[in-house]
Amino acid sequence: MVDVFKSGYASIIGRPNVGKSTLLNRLMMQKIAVTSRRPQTTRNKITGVLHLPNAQIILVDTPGIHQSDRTLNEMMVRTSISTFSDVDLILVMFSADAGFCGDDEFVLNAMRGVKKIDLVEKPVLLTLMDEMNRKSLFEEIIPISALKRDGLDSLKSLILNYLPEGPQYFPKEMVTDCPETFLFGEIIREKILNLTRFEVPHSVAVVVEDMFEQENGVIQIDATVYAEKGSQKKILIGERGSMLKNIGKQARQELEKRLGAKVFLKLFVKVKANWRDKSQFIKEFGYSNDSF
Ligand SMILES: Nc1nc2c(ncn2[C@@H]2O[C@H](COP(=O)(O)OP(=O)(O)O)[C@@H](O)[C@H]2O)c(=O)[nH]1
Ligand SMILES: [Mg+2]
Repeated sequence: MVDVFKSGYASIIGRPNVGKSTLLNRLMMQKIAVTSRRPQTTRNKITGVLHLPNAQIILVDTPGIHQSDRTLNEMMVRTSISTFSDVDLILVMFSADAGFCGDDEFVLNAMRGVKKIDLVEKPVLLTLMDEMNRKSLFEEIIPISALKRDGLDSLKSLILNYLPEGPQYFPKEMVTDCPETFLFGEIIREKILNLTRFEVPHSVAVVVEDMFEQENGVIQIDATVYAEKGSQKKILIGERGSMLKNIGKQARQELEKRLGAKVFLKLFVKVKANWRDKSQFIKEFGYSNDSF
């Protein structure tokens, strides 16, 4: 038998917070997209290239599909929906513990379901799968737990079944097409998502302005944290700079692990009033569809 090489794109779609980015990271066996307990963590397409012996699966993580009037959110949803026509396969995620909700209905013109199953008892799960089956929208339905790694191998083989014969789109060493500086900005933003509350996490954008190696081998990264209001800037800096110091420390530790080098992280906080409603800033901060 002649070995065929299969390749193609599979986008991961679903409402906010169902675990799309967690699934991408677990399938890739490394962190590519940042994740958090908060909805709308992912703001643009994040690609992960999974290299297998006879195949290449290009996974596309997307922002959660939801309803909102804000320019940034509308952009995010457009980004997700735009993948529908670009990919070979759409993986639609539902959360087993939450059942269907309004945003799930919004997403339901896609083809495949995967679920967050470790939070529910089996009978509940079976009922849910039955319900999906009756909707007859999907080619396959597969229960998974990204956190526990349950069902991920089956999911991978299932994806492979549906991928066409194709070329190796990306070189072996390439795991994502996102620029490194963007990923580093995301790591800093993730720490902010975890350390701040209320409207602050959503109002923040992070831009890596500069990255270079100092003569002593230390990598210097200069990044700006944008907020929408002076009050948010105050929270991000914290009392005598304590919050910014904490954000910087957590981000630096992760960046050092990733780069295998000492990192000097310089963070600045600036205000750009209502940037989430201004396409110019959304683009500038790298959240626009055609930013890469
Ligand atoms: N119990 C459970 N929680 C999960 C699972 N996958 C993701 N989560 C959690 O759900 C939250 C949202 O995950 P995230 O990947 O950021 O969701 P996204 O917005 O769809 O990308 C995070 O707190 C994850 O730890 C899972 O398989 N089981
Ligand atoms: Mg996400």
